[in-house]
Amino acid sequence: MAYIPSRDLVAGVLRSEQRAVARMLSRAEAGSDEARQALDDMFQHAGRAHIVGITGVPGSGKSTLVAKLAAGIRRTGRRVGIVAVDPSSPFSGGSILGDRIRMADLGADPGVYVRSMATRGALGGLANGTLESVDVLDAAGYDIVMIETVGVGQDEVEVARAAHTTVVVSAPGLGDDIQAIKAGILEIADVHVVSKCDRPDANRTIADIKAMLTLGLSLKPQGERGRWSAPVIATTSVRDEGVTELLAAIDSHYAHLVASGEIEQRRSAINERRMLRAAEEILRSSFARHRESHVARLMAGLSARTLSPHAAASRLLADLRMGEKA
Ligand SMILES: Nc1nc2c(ncn2[C@@H]2O[C@H](COP(=O)(O)OP(=O)(O)OP(=O)(O)O)[C@@H](O)[C@H]2O)c(=O)[nH]1
Ligand SMILES: [Mg+2]
Repeated sequence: MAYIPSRDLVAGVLRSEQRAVARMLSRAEAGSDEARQALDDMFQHAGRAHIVGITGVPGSGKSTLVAKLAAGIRRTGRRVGIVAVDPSSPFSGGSILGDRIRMADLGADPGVYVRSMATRGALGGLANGTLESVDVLDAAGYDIVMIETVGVGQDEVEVARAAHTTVVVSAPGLGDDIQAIKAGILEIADVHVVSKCDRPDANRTIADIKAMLTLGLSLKPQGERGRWSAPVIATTSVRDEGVTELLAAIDSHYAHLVASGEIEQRRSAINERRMLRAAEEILRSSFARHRESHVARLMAGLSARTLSPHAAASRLLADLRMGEKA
């Protein structure tokens, strides 16, 4: 099959043609130079979707819940895009989510688009391609775009910095008594979910999270009226319980962001972070491309100790900037 230039896919994505969307997503993930302008066009056309991050410890029931949520969103007539981020392989998590979506009979519904991607060891869990993929789905007119990430390391903080609304999923029986008490979790969760509430030990998890929230509130400065307080939603995906409530909480958080004007702050924080990460990415790849040719010249000075490693590094970076312009 002939390669279609990325610029020729833009119109198809904007018309939400599945094949164009699929190809553009692959290019977002690959981050090829050829696709740069088209991906920039995607960003320009994006900005309407409600971006929802779903995170939580491994096995907490995120994918099952995302499939049920997607069905719930469809029942309201909206279209939903899903990016499932797998920290390790491009296959395992994705195929699992794919199975769940199929189980929920959503597989053939053009109103749902599911994409899974590996982060390939990108810093902080979310690759640049992840957010550009969100742009693609946003530009294609999906009303809600969900990003599912496994809550390991920095991933949950990263997804919260990329989303308008962050849902943190905890589940009973995963060993950790109070899983939610991890660094920064109070700050990042806009909505807490306790999943698997068919289990008898779920009440304990709900109580733990509520206690933690009460404690957190009492530590916050007084007088913050009109602030959002994160609800705790109990769900049982396997019985489709709590999913409607969860969607209502997600929608009302968005309504709160819009009514309070906070949405603009979130959008600008997301954009700023993306810009800085892109700058790091550009520096890193320029460094990788050019360093070989410059390192050799500096080695003599280092060996003779007429140049310190620090001084040599400064010179190396200065040389690389010239190399970039050349
Ligand atoms: N009892 C019970 N089990 C559930 C429920 N929802 C999901 N599970 C089970 O929990 C396990 C993990 O579910 P997933 O949806 O794959 O969880 P996940 O958080 O996406 O997992 P990772 O992506 O691997 O982190 C599976 O065996 C599910 O069948 C529920 O409502 N009740
Ligand atoms: Mg999953």
